[in-house]
Amino acid sequence: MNKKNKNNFTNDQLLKFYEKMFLIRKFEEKAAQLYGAGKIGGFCHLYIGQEAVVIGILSSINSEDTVITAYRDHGHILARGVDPKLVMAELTGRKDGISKGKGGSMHMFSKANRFYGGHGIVGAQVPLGVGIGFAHKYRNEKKISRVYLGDGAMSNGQVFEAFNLASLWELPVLFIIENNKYGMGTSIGRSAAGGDLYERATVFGIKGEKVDGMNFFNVSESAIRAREYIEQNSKPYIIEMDTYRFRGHSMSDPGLYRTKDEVNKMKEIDPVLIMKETLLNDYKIQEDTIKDIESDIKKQIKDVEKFSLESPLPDLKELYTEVYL
Ligand SMILES: Cc1ncc(C[n+]2csc(CCOP(=O)(O)OP(=O)(O)O)c2C)c(N)n1
Ligand SMILES: [Mg+2]
Repeated sequence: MNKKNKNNFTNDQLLKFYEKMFLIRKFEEKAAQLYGAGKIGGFCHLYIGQEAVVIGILSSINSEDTVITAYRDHGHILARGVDPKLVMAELTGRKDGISKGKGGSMHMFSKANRFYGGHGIVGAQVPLGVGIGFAHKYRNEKKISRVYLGDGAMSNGQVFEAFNLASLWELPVLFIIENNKYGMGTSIGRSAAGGDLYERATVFGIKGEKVDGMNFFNVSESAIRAREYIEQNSKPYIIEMDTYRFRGHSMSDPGLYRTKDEVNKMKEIDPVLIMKETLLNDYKIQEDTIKDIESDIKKQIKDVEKFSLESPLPDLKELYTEVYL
């Protein structure tokens, strides 16, 4: 029964991780619906298909550890424990949004929850995340900076400068490549030369590995191994997650760059379903227990929607605060 549970999580802990994955899935489906209804404007990049990555990594994180990512960030801020109501209200551009309704989909931020964004410039979060790692080391904090980046970002120059300094200064940074095989409509095969993406960091002396990012258990094992490596060696580490996004790059994506067959094939290894099946079959968790969790989340999402539509728009004077003029 515990064959796959090498990390010694209790069933209750595993159910909490499943609950978070299911929350992200349902939150994103609701965001897509609200976008279609014209309630959300601007860019909106959904995380559907990649949930095992963020929750597998979460299983290795202390609450004091820091996280930074790019614009596909809703799942990341939810994983960090920010109230889904405040995240959805950010998407609908309301006063109660986590960035006061002024940041939108790409600019979620919560210093209280150690989540440092939400960044729209491809790759720009990577040197920032290394800077956060530098701060942890400089202040003698026992924290690790988790820095997420896409396969597309892995061909961005500043990323290599950041790898160099992270390794040279022996910073406590875990780089996590979410290789979902596409940067907008460009497949990885058309944009990246050479072998696996994580190997690009090994030339700077950063150790790493590639992992099945569709399976929570595999991600979690690798994340815990990475944390131990960073803590014991005071050096950065990199994990490449083999993952996939089921929806378009953002909301206006005709999807002409891949076939429906390809997407359907990947849906056979849907990370939320894999987690659920593992809990049912390997951990012998009762189906009713899982159903109860799912129906609670569905109810919660209804409240989230209501809140995000009833929250007022930001005051006009907010146009002049917290912005460069
Ligand atoms: C510096 C920069 N160049 C180009 C863009 C336009 N752009 C937005 S998303 C994107 C693709 C990035 O793909 P990837 O890093 O794989 O992340 P994913 O969208 O798959 O999560 C590009 C090129 C940008 N935002 N910033
Ligand atoms: Mg990508």
